[in-house]
Amino acid sequence: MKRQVLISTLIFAVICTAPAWAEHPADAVAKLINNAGEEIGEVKFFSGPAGTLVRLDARELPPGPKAIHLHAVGTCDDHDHGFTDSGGHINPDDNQHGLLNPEGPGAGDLPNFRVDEFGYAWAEFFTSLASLDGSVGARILDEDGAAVVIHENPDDHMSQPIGGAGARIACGVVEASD
Ligand SMILES: [Cu+2]
Repeated sequence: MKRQVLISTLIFAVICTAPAWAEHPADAVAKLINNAGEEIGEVKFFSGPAGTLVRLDARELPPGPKAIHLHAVGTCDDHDHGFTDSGGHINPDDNQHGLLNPEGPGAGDLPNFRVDEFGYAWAEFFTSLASLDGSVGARILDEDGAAVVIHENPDDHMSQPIGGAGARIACGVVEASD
């Protein structure tokens, strides 16, 4: 009996002290939809002292490397017209596009990510080029908001205007958390 109590106490202690990955509350979230208007995941935004952490969690995407950018207008209503209403990339300084471009980058430029063979993608990006409130770099949540857009191809980080990334296949309006 005593031994049983000891064992259960030990198990309890192990469970309570086991390191767990604690999810930090997001400062903004963008629900992603595809060209059919179906929800396929989300992008979370976390404001840090040196910039913005962007976390992507999406499914039902075509496999392979993809570009992801912050676009200047917060609308994804035109899913059946290729999300063009979300405008160009956030780029208040009118720089050229591309993280590797000597005349760049635009504030909405981000690294590429890869969709696995099951259509699933999880990735984190960090940018010091933009922040939700404009405290670091360009302001994401300005008067007309912003959208996260995933393109069909990867970004070559150089060519104009979007690094050869092709059609817009997913979009999410960035919305501040309560
Ligand atoms: Cu883009």
